[in-house]
Amino acid sequence: MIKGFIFDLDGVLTDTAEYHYLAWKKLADRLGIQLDRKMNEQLKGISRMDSLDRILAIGNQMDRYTLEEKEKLADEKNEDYKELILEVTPNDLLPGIANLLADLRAKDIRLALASASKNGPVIMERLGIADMFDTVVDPATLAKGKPDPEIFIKGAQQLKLKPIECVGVEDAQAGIESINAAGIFSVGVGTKEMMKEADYAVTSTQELKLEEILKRANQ
Ligand code: B16
Ligand code: MG
Repeated sequence: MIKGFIFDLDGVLTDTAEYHYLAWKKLADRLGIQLDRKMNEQLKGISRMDSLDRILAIGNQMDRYTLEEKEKLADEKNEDYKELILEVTPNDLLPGIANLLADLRAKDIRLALASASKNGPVIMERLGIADMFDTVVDPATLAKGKPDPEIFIKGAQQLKLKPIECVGVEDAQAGIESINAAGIFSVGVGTKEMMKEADYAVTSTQELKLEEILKRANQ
């Protein structure tokens, strides 16, 4: 019996990938590294420091900076990103999400956030959905990021539920891997090819219908 839903943020509840891109692009330009939107796709769901490492690798600058300098670079990007997300409003919820969250709350299904983003709580406030969630996994407490199952296992624990009582929703392949390894029913949003490991997949958030998900997850 499903009693909880654990959501990824970027790409599921809202789409802040463009803001991440603009902030990384500004830093990359300053460092003389070419970054385009296609490369940005590879940064989805990846932690801030791992994203920086990938960008430095693109520019062959992996060994140029100490850890302390890299932390400064990541902070610089984050300050720009924080400016950009001030523009987020409830209108930035992805299609169908407001209805899905309302349906979940109406059924007393508990909600958790399992995002790699340390800015998750601020974005949830800006989207006007923070109060609907029971708990947020703090990504700073994790030993390993997605695809490791830790973040979704913690999400279930914080909801005081067993993995089999939960559904996880993700848009990244690494996220689906993480949900599956946690023993949680996985719902994927994306192309058939990208979401082939998901227990149930849809191509857009608009198609996320609670009755349909529960029918499949409760089987
Ligand atoms: P921050 P998710 C991820 O969010 C983003 O997809 C990824 O691009 C970003 O680098 C990561 O959060 C960390 O974000 O710099 O704000 O801590 O998809 O796991 O919700
Ligand atoms: Mg995501």
